[in-house]
Amino acid sequence: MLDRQLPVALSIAGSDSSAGAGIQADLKTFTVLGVYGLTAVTCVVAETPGRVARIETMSPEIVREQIAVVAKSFPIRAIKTGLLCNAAIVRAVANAIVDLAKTVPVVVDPVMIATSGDSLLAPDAIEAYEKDLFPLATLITPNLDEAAKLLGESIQDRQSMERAARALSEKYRANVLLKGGHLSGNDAVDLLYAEGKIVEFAAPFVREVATHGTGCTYSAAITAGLARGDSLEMSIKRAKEFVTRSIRDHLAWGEVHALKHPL
Ligand code: PXL
Repeated sequence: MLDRQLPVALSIAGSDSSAGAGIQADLKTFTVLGVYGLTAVTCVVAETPGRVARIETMSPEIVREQIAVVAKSFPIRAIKTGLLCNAAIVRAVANAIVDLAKTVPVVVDPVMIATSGDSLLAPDAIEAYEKDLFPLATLITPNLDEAAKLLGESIQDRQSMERAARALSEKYRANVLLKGGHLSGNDAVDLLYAEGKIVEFAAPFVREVATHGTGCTYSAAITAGLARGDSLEMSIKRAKEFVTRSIRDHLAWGEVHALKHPL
């Protein structure tokens, strides 16, 4: 019989027409992990994994209203933010979730650049993140490029990764999961800095797969774990396994290259 009491999570993110990243990745991930996903769309991105053709942003008012209406009607257990495009949307999101964030975990994936290298975030949005959204975050999940941008210094090895995770956590007073990608050898190593200590999450780096949307899938899977009531560490551990499995079991469509999602 169907379980009619699925935990509910809200994704606030952009739409990716190639459906490997963004709100589509979040919804697929929530569904596979047994969580009902709600969405607030921040922008529509016309893209394939290799190229962003055009982005149209929603107004801050419609972003705010999408959140307000679902927050009134559904028992939201966790929130995830992805691509927020500009400062006005970051502020609108922060205002819309400020009450919920008092009781519900908030995962902030500070998406700045697409896998293709295209910039996705207006430069003025970083200040809005720092002032309005990071203070509401349970967990911030930057990759190395995003962390370097937030700190104003580059990260080249395991030691500087540890320093950066700690510095970001202290700067923003939030738990930070710094995603190391292929930085160190044969493993994809991520570092969580939480409650004064570092916890490492490692998995074999899957080579020769052109991925797109792994960051979105990872943070969505963490959010799903939190929505189900798992601890932060358990949510990250399971999410890391899920993403690694998804990359390993990737789909491939000739010229668009391999996509990481198994659905
Ligand atoms: O992977 C980052 C990302 C997030 N959100 C949306 C995107 C992308 C990358 O292209 O399109 C909507």
